[in-house]
Amino acid sequence: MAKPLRIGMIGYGFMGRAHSNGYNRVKDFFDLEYLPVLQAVAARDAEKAQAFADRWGYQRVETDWRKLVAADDIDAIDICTPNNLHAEIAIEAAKHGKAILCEKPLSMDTAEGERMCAAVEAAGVPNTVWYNYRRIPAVTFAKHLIDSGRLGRVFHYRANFLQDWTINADLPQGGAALWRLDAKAAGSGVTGDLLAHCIDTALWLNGSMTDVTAMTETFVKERVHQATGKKEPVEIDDACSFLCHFKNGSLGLFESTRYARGHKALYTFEINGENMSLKWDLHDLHRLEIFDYSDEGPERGWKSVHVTDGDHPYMANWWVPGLAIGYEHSFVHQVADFLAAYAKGEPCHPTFRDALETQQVCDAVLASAKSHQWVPVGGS
Ligand code: NAI
Ligand code: SOE
Repeated sequence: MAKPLRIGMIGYGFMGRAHSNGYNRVKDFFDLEYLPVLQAVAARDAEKAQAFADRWGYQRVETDWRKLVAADDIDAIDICTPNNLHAEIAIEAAKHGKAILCEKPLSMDTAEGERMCAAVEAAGVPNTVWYNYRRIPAVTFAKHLIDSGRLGRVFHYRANFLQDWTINADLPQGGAALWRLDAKAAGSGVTGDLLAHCIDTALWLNGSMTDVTAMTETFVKERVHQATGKKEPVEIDDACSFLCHFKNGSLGLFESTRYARGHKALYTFEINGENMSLKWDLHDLHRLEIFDYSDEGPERGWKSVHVTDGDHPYMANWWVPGLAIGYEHSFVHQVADFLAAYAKGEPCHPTFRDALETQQVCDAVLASAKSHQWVPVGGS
C-alpha cells in the first residue's frame, strides 16, 4: 500500500491542469512508495475552484492560499500562480514545514530567489522547480550522452524559444490571461518566461555560465492595462538575445521572442562537441538528432533517433517501443521523480538552489541589456 503525499494546489490555470494531470497519471505508470492525493485546491473564486476540484478530483477547496499552506491535512504545496506570488507562498509554506513544488521561474529576481532558498533550506523541506523540459525523454537522453563524455570538448551551445502571440498591439496587459505582459506580475518578459527554460536546460547539460552580453526590445511600448483601463508603458522585454561564456570554455547563443510570426512554442537547442553534436526541437520532441564523428566515414551523417525504446529514459514505463509520448508526460515524470526523491529523502533537481542559478543568469542578461556591457553571472 503506497503512502499518501497530500497535495495542496494553488492556481487552477494552465499549469494547475498540467500538474493535476501529472498527479493523476503517475500511479498508473510508475511504482512508487508515495503517491499523490489531490487534497485541496486554493483559488480566489470559490465556484471556479470547486469546478476545478470536481474535474480533477480534489477533495476540497480554499479561497485563501494562506489557509491552504497552514492546513494540517496538506503535505506538499504546488505553486501554479503568476510569478509575483511564488516567493510569498513558498516562504509561508516553508514556515509550515510543507514540501514545495514551485512553477518556473523560481522568482521575480535573484534577491527574491535567495530568500526562497534560505526559507526552504532553513526549514529543511523538500523543494523542486518545474523546469519540466529536462524530463522529456529525448532531452534526458541528451544529458546521458553528454555525461558519458561522448561529445568530448564542447565548443558551442545555442538555443531558441520563439512564439508569436503578442504581435497584436491592441492586446491589453495585465489581468487573468495576460499577466505575462505586466512586469509587476511577471517580473520580466521573455527572459523569465521563455529563456529561463533554455537557461535551465543549458546549465543542466553544459554547466555554469560565467558572463553574458544581451539585447532586449519592447516592440509595443504601451498597452491598455486591464486593471486601470488606461494605456500604460509596457515594462517587459518582448524579445531578448544573449551571448555567454560557459565555465567549460564553450560559447552560448540564445534567442527568445514573442514576435516570431508563425512560431507558437519553438524551443530548440543544439550542442556541438569535438566528437558529437546533438539537436533537439520541442515540435518534434521525441526525436534527438545526433551526429557522431566516430561513425564510419562514408556513412557518417546526422541521424534522427526516435527516443521511444524501452532503454530510453522513462520510456519503459509507457507503451511498447516506437510509440511516442508527449508534452504532458514531462510533468508525470517530474511528479514521479519528486516522489521517488521524497521517499529517499534526497533532493529532486532542479531544487530552488539549482533554479536560483537560472535566476542569476536572467538578472545578468537584463542588466547587460540595460548597460550594453558584458555582465558577470551572480557577480562572479
Ligand atoms: P494561468 O494564468 O493559466 O493560471 C494562474 C492561476 O493562478 C489562475 O488559476 C489564477 O486564478 C491563479 N491566481 C492568481 N492569483 C492568485 C491568488 N492570489 N491566489 C490564488 N490563486 C491565484 O497561468 P499559468 O500559465 O498556469 O502559469 C502559472 C505559473 O506557471 C507561472 O509561474 C508560469 O511561469 C508557469 N508556467 C510554466 C510552464 C512550464 O512549462 N513549466 C508553462 C506555463 C506556465
Ligand atoms: C508562455 O506562452 C509559456 O506558456 C510559458 O509560460 C511556459 O513556461 C512555456 O513552457 C510555454 O510557453
